[in-house]
Amino acid sequence: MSPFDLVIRGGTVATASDTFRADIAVKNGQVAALGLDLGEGEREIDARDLLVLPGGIDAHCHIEQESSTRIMTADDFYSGSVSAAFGGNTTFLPFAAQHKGQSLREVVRTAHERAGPKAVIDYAFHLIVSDPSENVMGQELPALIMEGYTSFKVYMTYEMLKISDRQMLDVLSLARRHGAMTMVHAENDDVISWIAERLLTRGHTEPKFHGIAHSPLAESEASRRAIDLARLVDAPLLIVHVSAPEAAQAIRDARNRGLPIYGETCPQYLFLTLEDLDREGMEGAKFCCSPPPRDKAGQDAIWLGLTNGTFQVFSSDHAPYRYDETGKFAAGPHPTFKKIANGVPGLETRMPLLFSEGVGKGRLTLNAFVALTSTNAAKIYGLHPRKGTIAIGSDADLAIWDPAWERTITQDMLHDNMDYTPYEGMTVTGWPRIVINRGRVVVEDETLQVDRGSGEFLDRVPEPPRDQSFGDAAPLSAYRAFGADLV
Ligand code: DUC
Ligand code: ZN
Ligand code: ZN
Repeated sequence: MSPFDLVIRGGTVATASDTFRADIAVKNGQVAALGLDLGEGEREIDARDLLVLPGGIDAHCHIEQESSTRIMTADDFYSGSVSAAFGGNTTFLPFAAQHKGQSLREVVRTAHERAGPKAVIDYAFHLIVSDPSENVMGQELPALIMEGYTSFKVYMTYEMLKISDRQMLDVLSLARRHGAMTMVHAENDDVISWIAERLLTRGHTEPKFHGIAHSPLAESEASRRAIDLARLVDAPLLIVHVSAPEAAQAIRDARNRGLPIYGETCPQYLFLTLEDLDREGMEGAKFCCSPPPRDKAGQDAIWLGLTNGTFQVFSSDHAPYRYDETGKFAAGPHPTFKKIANGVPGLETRMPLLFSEGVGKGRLTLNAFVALTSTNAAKIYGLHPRKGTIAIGSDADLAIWDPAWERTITQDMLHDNMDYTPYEGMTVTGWPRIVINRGRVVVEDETLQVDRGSGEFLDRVPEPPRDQSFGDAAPLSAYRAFGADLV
């Protein structure tokens, strides 16, 4: 009998820190040995001329989720996870989204009912907290964090989702006490609606005005405010889908002061611009997402943020709304920019785009690519070292990349349930040939190899309580000095 279930031979292995030649042996779904000339496997894969990387972790995607205006995403947990797998991912973290008045428990139950029978790769959920009621803050959220739902998103904009600064302080200090991570959609709602109202009364309704209403200043102001609120209560905070240069700078400044502030950006801010929102007719609707793509200088600033360590996480923010009446045009065939469903797809193209334009063009090292697409998300969201690396005892989650595979992206070749991709016609070099999750070959020969529902839900644990302040956050000792347990 072979000592291993699977041996991958002769590949170039890369983690977030090292690149080396090694065989990888897998037993019972985990990496059992790394080395040269390892013993036999039941199955052997020849990885010569290929790269063996940790499977991608897409830490921000909307799957089988109703928007605040009750539009259902085009992807369910089957099509979403299949598409993610074909793009090199072995784990994803969709949202279990609370709408106002809903119980968080119920929201989590529904997410499990939707994901369990369908997901083909491993998954965990971030919560979305839109209604921090007494019951949610006093009972449900602390209990759910303890049970392993250790990250949640809040919104500073959208009428049906936004919370006030005061509620944000409540949420942040609760996250601090219970060892959870708060994620924030940082845009100033009043600024956006003030501009939008003026645009609409002057008859400016086309998709491109979405990009004007969502000013970069709305994003940078809210980002700075969110950072200051987190600092006030000494809590960690991750700002999602950053697109504005000054918002990136705010994150960088905070990190330079030693604060536990993290940043995420997405492909749409590297590969799309405001000009895409100004395409013929209603085509611009395909590119309406929030925050919107910025101008060329904005794109350059986001690339810089990826290379200089401002951003730790690179996620798709896959929010799939089709270019039809079920999605972008749910409010009618010619909606104003205010009524176009917000979001772009990108689960399957996230890693190939960044590999090709980042690693391939010399902007990012292979190790930085691994950190941004897998390892850092695993660390920030409590999945490391089970996920996000290639090490003995870690899950055998591997994407075996052909760095020379040139492909032109078309919607036809993708596996999501969308009817367009924003990246149609772009040619990339590098795509995974084989994708392995817990030792199971999920994708090979451009074919799905596993059954529906074979993905697993991932348990997480909260961070232990801390007694020290971070960086120059408002020092806890100052609060204690006047005897108040403020945070
Ligand atoms: N926020 C997201 O996180 N995704 C899609 C749209 C949005 O506003
Ligand atoms: Zn958002
Ligand atoms: Zn999102």
